[in-house]
Amino acid sequence: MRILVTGGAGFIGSNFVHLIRKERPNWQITVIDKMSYAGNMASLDGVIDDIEFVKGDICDEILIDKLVANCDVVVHFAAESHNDNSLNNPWPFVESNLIGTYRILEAVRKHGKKLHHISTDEVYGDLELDDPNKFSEETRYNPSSPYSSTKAGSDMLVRAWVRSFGIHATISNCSNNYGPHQHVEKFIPRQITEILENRRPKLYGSGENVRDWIHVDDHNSAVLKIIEEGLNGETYLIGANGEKDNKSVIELILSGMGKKPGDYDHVTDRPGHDMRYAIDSSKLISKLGWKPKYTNFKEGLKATIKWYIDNQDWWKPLKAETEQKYRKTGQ
Ligand code: NAD
Ligand code: TDX
Repeated sequence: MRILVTGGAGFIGSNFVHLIRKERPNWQITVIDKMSYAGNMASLDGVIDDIEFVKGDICDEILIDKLVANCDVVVHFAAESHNDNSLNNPWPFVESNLIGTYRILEAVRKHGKKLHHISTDEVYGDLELDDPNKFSEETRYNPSSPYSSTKAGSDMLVRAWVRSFGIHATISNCSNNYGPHQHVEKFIPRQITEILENRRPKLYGSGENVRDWIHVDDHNSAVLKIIEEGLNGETYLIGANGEKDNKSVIELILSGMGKKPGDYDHVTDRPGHDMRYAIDSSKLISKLGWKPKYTNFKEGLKATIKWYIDNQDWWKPLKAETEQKYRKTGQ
């Protein structure tokens, strides 16, 4: 099996490469990543000598054509991924998430290869706090931000290429990931590293917003399951019943790091801030027999805190620039 991983130097993609190296040692792995601010070669330490790494852009038609021609399956993680950035400058999101996905689809169509497209639960918009329903494969698309609307658009392109051109593709929409190698712009690593730099965590608005947390290894074990057993043209939602409001997560981080639970600041809210995400992953569980391993969020969070304490060389170079961006928006 020859697998092409787009965005393999990012958070989830690099964890996926490590997982595949361990679980499927005979697979040949090629990573393509343009090494945006979010790509980090250090995230591939330990596997880099055992894979092919190509620095390049998924929007590059000729490069993508060549790489897709030489693989059996494309697993497409590459995207601009941060909502706050998409509110400050949407263009890179339109370019990478829409045009980049289009380039991959055309190459997959031309060469008759399989595609697994990685997407997000944010394509469904948000839920009220007291809504008894969760997102399912049948929920209507209703994205809120430039980020989520470009991801929704990329899902639609994949569906259209399956129906109109008969390409072989699957899609997964996952909830909020946490774990090692996540950029310090994201909620959990930002708060851990703020505390490590002796500053207070920063909660947007009231902090009632709920996210459905899943460990990155559980997301990736589900992706592997779908690649191997998923049915052509199907969408699978990935989640692990990890709903928590942001305020509670900050309090857990603070107490896990020996601080008082109230030692945080409220900062400017995100414009259009989605209130709640919640995933019903019963299709994945019943049809493919997938199960998450990290069902204890507190334990997973503890291990993640330890990873950021033990790997300061990985995140320190990213921290100052990230906080400088946030200062401009009062966040
Ligand atoms: P990330 O920002 O950490 O990594 C993205 C990677 O893609 C980076 O290495 C970047 O350099 C690369 N990239 C971006 N544009 C590119 C381009 N045009 N050409 C080549 N490489 C490019 O993101 P992540 O959190 O690892 O997310 C990966 C995927 O998972 C995304 O598609 C995202 O929408 C999806 N997703 C993320 C989450 C989450 O909680 N982080 C949840 C559900 C789905
Ligand atoms: O400093 C912060 N304070 C804060 O309260 C930051 C950075 C975030 N927040 C809030 C905003 C959200 O309610 O925490 C929550 C999580 O924020 P992010 O880490 O930015 O994630 P989110 O916007 O929920 O999107 C994430 O999950 C879905 C990923 O970034 C997306 O790529 C994925 O699709």
